[in-house]
Amino acid sequence: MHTSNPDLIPEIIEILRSNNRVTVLTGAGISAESGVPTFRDAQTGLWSKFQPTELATPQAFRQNPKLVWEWYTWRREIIKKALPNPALFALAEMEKLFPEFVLITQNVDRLHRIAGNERIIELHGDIFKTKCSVENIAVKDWPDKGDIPPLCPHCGGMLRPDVVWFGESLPARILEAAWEAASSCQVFLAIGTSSVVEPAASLPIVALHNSAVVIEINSQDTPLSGIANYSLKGAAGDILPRLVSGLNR
Ligand code: BV8
Repeated sequence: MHTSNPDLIPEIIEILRSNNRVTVLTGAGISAESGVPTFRDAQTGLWSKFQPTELATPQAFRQNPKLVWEWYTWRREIIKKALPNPALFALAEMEKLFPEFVLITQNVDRLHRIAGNERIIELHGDIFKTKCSVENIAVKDWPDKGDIPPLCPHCGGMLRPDVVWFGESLPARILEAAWEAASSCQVFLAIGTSSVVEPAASLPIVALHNSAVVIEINSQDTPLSGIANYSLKGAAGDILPRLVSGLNR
């Protein structure tokens, strides 16, 4: 494992330059520089007394659907004001530079799509999509007044965000696609993720077992830092643009 230092950037640019199949896994840290709080950031205001892992669960929704719905409304309002940051734009650039590039994200904020990436696997869903908690079908429109959470226009069940909560399985085809992208790449970048939440945290390990070069970019140490081939300590918004400008030279 190489520790991080600025000298590693040229070495990593050379590794990227000499490979075609690149898979990237991102976490909340890649949106942090857009002002979207990460899961590890202390939540602010009303939400400061809650841990996200306590709210992003079916149990929390069953016990207090209004509280969970309002938490997602609060997050959606923050995300709506967020603009992509240099790290997100760099990954959109990177997608154009590699014949086989897949971006796997744990984030539900759509910021990668807004920044220009197209080959995206959204492991945990999309906070701007809503589904019926009874029929499990997408619901686009509902009365904006009245019940909180709103009720399904078809069956009257409560609506919920179309995201994967803790304790819920990821859709099989999404997980298969992510597994395939991790096991077939030559270079795997893990960016802005605390590498704790499964099954996403296993993806870099799958890549390692398939002889990919695993490179972590994070402002802090994580459980992956001691396992990755390279662990670059720093802000994604600083490191990624330097990698992309080196690739474009
Ligand atoms: C499941 C959507 C089967 C909702 C989210 C082993 C195997 C399988 C399951 C488990 C297992 N062990 C435990 C489990 C259960 C659980 C789990 O992993 N628990 C954890 C807490 C241990 N997993 C599940 O429940 C998953 N389901 O496996 O199904 C199953 C079924 C039943 C029972 C058992 C198994 C579903 C997990 C998905 C949960 N949904 N999100 C929503 O958004 O509201 S997870 C959510 O939290 C995020 O999506 C994300 O995945 C995670 C937070 O992680 P990060 O994205 O990494 O963000 P975080 O804040 O933690 O870290 C930010 C990082 O960025 C930090 O490292 C920081 O240093 C860095 N950073 C900050 N700024 C910058 C930066 N880096 C660079 N630059 C910067 N500027």
